[in-house]
Amino acid sequence: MPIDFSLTDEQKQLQALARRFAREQIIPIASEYDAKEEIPWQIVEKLHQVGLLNTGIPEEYGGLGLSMLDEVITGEELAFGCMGIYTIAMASELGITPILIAGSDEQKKRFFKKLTEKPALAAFALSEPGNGSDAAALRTRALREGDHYLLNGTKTWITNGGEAEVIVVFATINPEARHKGVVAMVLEKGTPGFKANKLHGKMGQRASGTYELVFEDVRIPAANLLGAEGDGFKIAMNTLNKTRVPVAAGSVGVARRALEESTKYAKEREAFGKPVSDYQAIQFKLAEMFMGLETARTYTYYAAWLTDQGLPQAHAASVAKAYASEIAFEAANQAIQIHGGYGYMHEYPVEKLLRDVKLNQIYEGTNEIQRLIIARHILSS
Ligand code: COS
Repeated sequence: MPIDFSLTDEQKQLQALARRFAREQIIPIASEYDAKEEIPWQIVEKLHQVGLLNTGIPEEYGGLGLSMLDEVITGEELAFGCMGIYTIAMASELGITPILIAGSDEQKKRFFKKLTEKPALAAFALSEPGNGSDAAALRTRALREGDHYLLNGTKTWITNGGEAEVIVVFATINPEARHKGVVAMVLEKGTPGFKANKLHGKMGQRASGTYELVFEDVRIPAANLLGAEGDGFKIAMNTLNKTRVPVAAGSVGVARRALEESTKYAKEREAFGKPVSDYQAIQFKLAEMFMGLETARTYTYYAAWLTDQGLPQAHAASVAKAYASEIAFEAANQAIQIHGGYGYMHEYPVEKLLRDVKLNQIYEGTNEIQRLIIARHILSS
């Protein structure tokens, strides 16, 4: 299959739709929701309305069945508007993916219906207070009792955890067995014994909701188990292999915003009698930002292409995720520098870019974990 990144007419329309959505719906409210640390639910409703929410659900289950490349194209646009708001949609795709990978036909019908018939979110609950990077060291316990599991434990840093209709929870049936004891199961909203506590005081991405989830004797039907007992760890890994690509796309969106804001400002702002864009010190910064942006976008498209072809792509997803989040962080940092004192103020949009994109270096596996995955790939080939 030749590599061809030219966009189809449908993809160009999708891109234009997401670009317009970001400019008209997201940018005008982004800083308000950042300041309030609140989720703009009206945006979730509008995303659902225009077809930019839960896009990975196949058509046969009432969704749009968009490809990874489609998601990357729209993700860049939404994150250009606000990375925190894009995270709400991105984390919902993260919650859908384990069901796509390991759910039975009956489970897909049952859970995807909840996510397509109205504006609704999914979530993915893997991290715990005592373990994030070491994903096999789970402490949340699932105990089989007849036709259900009894779930006890605590999860943390769970995006959409308080809003989600369905949450894929990873737990252990035997901690000594490490990854071989992990199970993945779907928790439905309103199940007794489950509490979601919103975490406050985030540095960035404050328009997305991050939660601690507490399970106290939560009864989950055995019919909600994804795959077999012991499959959970592989389901989580195979999910993250895919969903790290949209994190890269979000970073590309932030890097593009940093470059656009900087270019505009540099042409307007004068120093020593001429626009600062006339100075090589500024031009070099813009050129560096452009180099990072273009290479990150191209590689992200490549990782998405591998994913859509069903080719091995875990290493490429890690490269894209780590690289794009790092060039985006640097682009945001340089955007503040170009804006000088104004860049340090909330009134201008660039300081938020830096606060928001810092998280892209941490969630869905820290960039150190991405390097570990890349190194394992090199050493095993
Ligand atoms: N894709 C598919 N399978 C994978 C995999 C991947 N990326 N990584 C590991 N596996 C498989 C291994 O092949 C192995 O399978 P076998 O039992 O058949 O041999 C099994 O999973 C266990 O692998 P391993 O021993 O390498 O696991 P480790 O405990 O060393 O952990 C890392 C592997 C560090 C890669 C994993 O814990 C990880 O990704 N951590 C980050 C978690 C994360 O991203 N958290 C964010 C949560 S969402 S915000």
